[in-house]
Amino acid sequence: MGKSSEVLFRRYDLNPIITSSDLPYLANTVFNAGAIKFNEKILLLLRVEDRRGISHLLVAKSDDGITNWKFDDKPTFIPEPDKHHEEMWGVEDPRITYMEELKQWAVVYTAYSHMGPLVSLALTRDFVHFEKRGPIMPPEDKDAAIFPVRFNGRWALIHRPVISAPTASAHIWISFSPDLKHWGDHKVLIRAREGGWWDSKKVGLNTPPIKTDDGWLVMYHGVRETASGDVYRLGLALLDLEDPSVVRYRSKEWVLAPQEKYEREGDVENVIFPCGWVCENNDLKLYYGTADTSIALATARLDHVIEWLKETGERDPSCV
Ligand code: BMA
Repeated sequence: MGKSSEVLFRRYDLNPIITSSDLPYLANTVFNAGAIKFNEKILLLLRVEDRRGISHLLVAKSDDGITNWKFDDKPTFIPEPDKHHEEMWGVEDPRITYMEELKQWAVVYTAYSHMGPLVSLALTRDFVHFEKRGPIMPPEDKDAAIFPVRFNGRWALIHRPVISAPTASAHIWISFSPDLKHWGDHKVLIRAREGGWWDSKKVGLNTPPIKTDDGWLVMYHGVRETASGDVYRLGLALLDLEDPSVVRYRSKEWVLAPQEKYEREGDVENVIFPCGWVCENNDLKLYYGTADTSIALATARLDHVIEWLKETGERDPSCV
């Protein structure tokens, strides 16, 4: 196997797999999609930005997760500012988790308004009807996902609040709840590194945790500020199985960075941004938004990823 971070994830040759011209209606861009296996198909919950600049979510399904995407013919999950003021400027970046105990899917998304971005929760059984539970973290907070099981009786949520002073940085936090409504026991999980590091300006969760024998695997983005703007790259962390507030390993190097033209050029250049991945029989499919404009696919072998992370990753001393 490859021991290099460069070969862990392979881009699909015909990327991008979905662009706005594939959609059943006119829109500006399609990016940052949640991804799950649903009724023997791959289901993507796409973020679609309309031609006002407001985002909604759209379901797309495919048998192989690569080609022949079938889209709902109209927006699936829309902002409802009359009932939910926090959605006035759109709903964005969904992360999806199946909650066995509830027999429902939890969709955790960014609700955006003049109050700032915050974390909202919706539940669904079928991706047709959604029960909106409203905000679960106040602004400014985003990049959240929920774990599929309770830990000592409590649900756990990873999320990313932003601090304005003294550093204007943003770190990944974890919080706990007995009822999915009241959240507490807040703790920093993954800090932005400093100086020249690829993840020095801010970090945020990308993909919902995958349970492995070695821990909960998560992918996160690190942002570095450069003279020509921010660059979004992707790294990995493995959290303790019993206590997910403990980071067992964190990658030193990034595993994917903007490189191809479709990742470097678009509405927001030099951004790669997954919101979901699907793992079947050790095959990991990572769906990621590119340059806030299109959807691309990269694949990896789960065992290679875990092995690489354990061999080359660091324990984060600040988080234990
Ligand atoms: C982040 C999120 C993402 C977006 C990225 C780059 O803060 O809002 O939705 O892809 O910025 O614009």
